This record gives sequence, structure tokens and C-alpha cells, in this order.
Amino acid sequence: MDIKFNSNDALLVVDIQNDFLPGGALGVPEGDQVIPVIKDLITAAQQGQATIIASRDWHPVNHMSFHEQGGPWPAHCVQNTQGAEFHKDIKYPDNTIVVSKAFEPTLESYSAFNAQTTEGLALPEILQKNKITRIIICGLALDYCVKASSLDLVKAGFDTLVIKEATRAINEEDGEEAIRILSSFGVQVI
Ligand code: VGL
Ligand code: ZN
Repeated sequence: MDIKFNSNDALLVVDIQNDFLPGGALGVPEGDQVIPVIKDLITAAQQGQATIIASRDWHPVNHMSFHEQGGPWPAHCVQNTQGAEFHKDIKYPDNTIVVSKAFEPTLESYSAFNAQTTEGLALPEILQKNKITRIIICGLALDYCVKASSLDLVKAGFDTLVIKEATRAINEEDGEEAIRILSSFGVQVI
């Protein structure tokens, strides 16, 4: 995988948070294997003066997706906890834009498309402001957030790439299905 970035590109690093890594509350199998690949992508993005965006799952403690509220998941990525922190091995450049999603107790959002900064700037506005035409996506999990984000971005007209080596699924078969669906919508999975 050798991508040359330019200033009209954005690298979207999805949810590299402790809870999504092995040992975390919702650990993605082999999730840690994406870290060195993502480090290289960040370096390449910096070299090409691309915009770097890091999303985070950012749930209130009473989020509807948790078992306690009848949802499908164990509690994970609770705001301001250690589990919600970005993994320490990835050093994001200072100008990385952090966007948060699923912070409303009654709303689930796997897609980072509606994620926003703490100042309330949403991802589409960030992309527009930075004149982004192409998005390179990596991170966790392929069958949920990476899939939903990629679909929204390709539907919005962005040239959308998913780096296979830099993502893993919660469920392997769902990951394979996600790749088929993404490809059918015109996302380049490389
Ligand atoms: C995600 C499951 C639950 C994701 C978030 O970001 O992929 N998956 N919450
Ligand atoms: Zn979640």
C-alpha cells in the first residue's frame, strides 16, 4: 500500500480508541495490527499536506446502544474514560481535527459523516472548508463505522478509498460483506 497524498486529500482515521482494541470493552479481533499501518498513513498524509481527521465514538454513560439500555453492545467509549481515549501508540499531528459521534443518549451513529468537533463543526463542513475531494479511510471497525462512514462519503460524491490492511471487522464475515457492499457503491477498497 503506497498512497501519495496531496492537499485535496483527507485521511480519516476511524475510532482508534482503547475500547476497540484487543482487551478493550468492545475489542476488535486483530485491531492492534492496524496501528503500524495507520502510523505510516499518517506520515504519508503529513508529507502530502493532507488534512488529517480522527473520529471517536463518544458515548454518554446511558447511551441507548449499551446492554443496560437494551442495546446490542457492552458499554464502550464512554466520554472522558480511559476506554474512550485514542490509543497511545498513534501520535496525531497537532493540526489533526478530532470529531466525535454518537454523543446523544438516544441516537446511534456508526457513521462519522455526522460527527463534529467540540466547537460543533461537522465533517462535511470541514471537508468543504479544506477543499477535500478524496478521502482515505482506515480504522475500526470495518463492519460498522468504517462501512457506514465510507458509504455516506461516497454517496456525498467524494472519491472514497478504504485501506484494507488498515482496518479490521468485529465479525470477519460481516467485514467481507462490507467490502462487497462498499465496492458495489464505488468505494475503492485497496
Ligand atoms: C462502532 C460498534 C459500536 C464503530 C461503534 O465505531 O465501528 N461499532 N459502536
Ligand atoms: Zn459505539
